[in-house]
Amino acid sequence: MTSKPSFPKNFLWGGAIAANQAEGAWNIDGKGPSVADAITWKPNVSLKDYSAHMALTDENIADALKGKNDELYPKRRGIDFYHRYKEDLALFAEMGCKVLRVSIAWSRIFPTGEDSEPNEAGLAFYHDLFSEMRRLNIEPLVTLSHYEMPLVLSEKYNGWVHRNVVDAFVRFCRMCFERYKDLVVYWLTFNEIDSIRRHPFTTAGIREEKSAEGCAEQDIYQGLHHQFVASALVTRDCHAIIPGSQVGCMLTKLTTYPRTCKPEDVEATLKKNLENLFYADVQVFGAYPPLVTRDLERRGIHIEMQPGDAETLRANTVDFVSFSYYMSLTESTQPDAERIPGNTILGVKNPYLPASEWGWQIDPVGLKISLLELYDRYQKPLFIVECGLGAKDEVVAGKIHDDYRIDYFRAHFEQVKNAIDEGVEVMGFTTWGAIDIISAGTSQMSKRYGFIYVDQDDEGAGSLARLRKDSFYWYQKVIATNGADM
Ligand code: BGP
Repeated sequence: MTSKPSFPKNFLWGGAIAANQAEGAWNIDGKGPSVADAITWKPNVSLKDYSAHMALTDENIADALKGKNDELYPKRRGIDFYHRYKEDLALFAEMGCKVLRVSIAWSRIFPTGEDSEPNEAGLAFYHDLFSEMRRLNIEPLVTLSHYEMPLVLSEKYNGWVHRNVVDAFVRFCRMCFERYKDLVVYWLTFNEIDSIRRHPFTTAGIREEKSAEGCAEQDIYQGLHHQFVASALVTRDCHAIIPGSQVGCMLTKLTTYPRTCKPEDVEATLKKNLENLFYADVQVFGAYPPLVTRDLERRGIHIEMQPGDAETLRANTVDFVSFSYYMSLTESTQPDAERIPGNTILGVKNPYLPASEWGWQIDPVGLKISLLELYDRYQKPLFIVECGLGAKDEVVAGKIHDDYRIDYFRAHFEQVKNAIDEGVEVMGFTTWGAIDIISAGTSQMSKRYGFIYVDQDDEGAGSLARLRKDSFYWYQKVIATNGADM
């Protein structure tokens, strides 16, 4: 009799947030401005004009460097998690969360990135945060770099392009390992390390207009190499400082399908998938894939590597592979294929899939495909550390009936269970934005992901009160029954 698919008894159910999208307190208690604080501050630009809003100018960088405060933009405030974290952790504990993914804002620890001494108030905040999580039996899963590079550092070196940033990051991470070694076991180095290609400034502080001779690609791959080396050195140090620690890489998993069986579509799709996997390959296999090395040669991109880099990468690979999954993509070489407007990564419309209000194509089977593909390729434990539905939730008589979010997660959890039943080792699942936070891609508050509603609108107005959505009680039941009752 075949066994009924089920989740392992130690499956880590939980949620995920990031400092720059939740904490607020962007310039208090000694914190320096980060790149995230600069991209969202635009004088007199409504948040409704997201394209302009996300633009970067010398003016808003100068204001952020001056620590100029501005209550207009919620991204600078997040949802005030910095002051309300005990209330929010209590809600996560009430849901039964076994793990919570958070990030440490680098510029809260070293305000300029190269300070002679760390900011003790910043170190104390995260010590209190992780201690409170432990008190509530919530396992911390900590991201060391989630778009929070000190702005001073990015301006001084053009982000990760300069090798000095490797040393600054390793120093920051060693400080975190030393201070939190009794509290944190699970660590992620770079959030979506591949997004340096899509958002060079947000993720790596690289200002393309400052790139040498405008060859941004050269700088992006040089910056990416420095991140790979930094990730390996940090993995080494974490294992040395915290025996038994588990370090993961983190990939934006962009499962891509060919729109037709036309061989050209299949080849184009294969190249998209191989390019996506490359970013995890280096951190799992400890070396650049030969096809990538050849591709960089053909494109005239020469990465400066220091003696010992290859050995560093090879000797310090990650313990598990984590990834974000929101949607699948469809690729086509045909000019008539309807490309999805807006965000460039969305590809062409898949006629078989529904989409969210932001055009993200909803594909639970795509999550199972990703799990099978990643496990077969890497044969390391997998952790889904971001997945969720951004939607315009409405409060009606104090309630939020988000059945669409329950349906989304039920379908995705079912596919995880099926993948586990087929042999994939999955450590856990932290839903993105388990509490409503600021969107990274649009700076909107109205793109809500949470099981917990936060009373704040796109312009930053609101009481910041927290409300349990219908999905809060549903997820509570799923966790309590370890996925048996969905
Ligand atoms: C990922 C980021 C997260 C989160 C997520 C959702 O790329 O790692 O920080 O923002 O995207 O995207 P958005 O917030 O734009 O809806």
